[in-house]
Amino acid sequence: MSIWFTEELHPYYRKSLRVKHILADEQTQYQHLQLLETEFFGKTMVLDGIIQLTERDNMGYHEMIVHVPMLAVGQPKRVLIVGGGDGGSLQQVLRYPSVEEAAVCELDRRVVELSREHFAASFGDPWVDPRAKLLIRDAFGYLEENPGQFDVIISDTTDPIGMAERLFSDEFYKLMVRALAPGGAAATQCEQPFFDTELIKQIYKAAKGLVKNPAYYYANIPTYPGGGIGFMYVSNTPWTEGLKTPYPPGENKYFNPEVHKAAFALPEFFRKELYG
Ligand code: SPD
Repeated sequence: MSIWFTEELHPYYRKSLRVKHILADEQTQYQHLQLLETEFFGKTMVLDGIIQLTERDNMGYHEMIVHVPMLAVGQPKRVLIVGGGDGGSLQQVLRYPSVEEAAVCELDRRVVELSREHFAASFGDPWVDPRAKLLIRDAFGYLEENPGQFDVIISDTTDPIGMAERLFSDEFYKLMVRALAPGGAAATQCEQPFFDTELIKQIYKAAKGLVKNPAYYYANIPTYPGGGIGFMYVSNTPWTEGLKTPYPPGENKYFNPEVHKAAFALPEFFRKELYG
């Protein structure tokens, strides 16, 4: 008999993965955390019923959210990851020899602990790198305490539900931009053009009021709703600057120069909605 995990983030849309077995299932201080061994997609982390990452397709998400702002900055030294306790973004950030410190503000220690245990085959153990700094705390306070400090900020969050809703607010974007060093760039998890048009428009409007060159880009991730997810690039530096920067050592599985450029091409209905 097959066991299926079904995600029901939207009331009108569902998707399911076939589960081989359950590796972990616990209520942490903050959320319901499940680790599933699934067919085809491999180990899968689910938080409060929503798929966060799978072994098979997480590379598109992590390479895209990290390399676009990192390459645009050129030689980033101080990086902040908001959320990202699974270590996938951290692994990509640490590929850059210029990085001196990569701080990760993750609220839920169990996300870090279980990811270290179960995603070592995908991410290695980036936490042992002396440049990695884990802060088990809320990102708002840390951003407030560190104006002008970070060359790159990556907001690698869950969806805007419950405690994560604030991370999609105008207030968060203000604080994030304030925490960027001159010439800095940020990229944020910014949801799905079909399902979240109004939210993305609100975020773009907020970003446009804070920096000269915000832009939305997209990656194909089969296990996310609609088969993909977008990101908001937030900087005074145009994202195209990153096309001139050599890649860091290590192998990309998703990102390449063609994907980099194409990611910013938006379908007409959405381009009009967002950019007018
Ligand atoms: N709808 C799912 C969005 C999940 C985004 N967060 C992914 C975290 C991976 N580090």
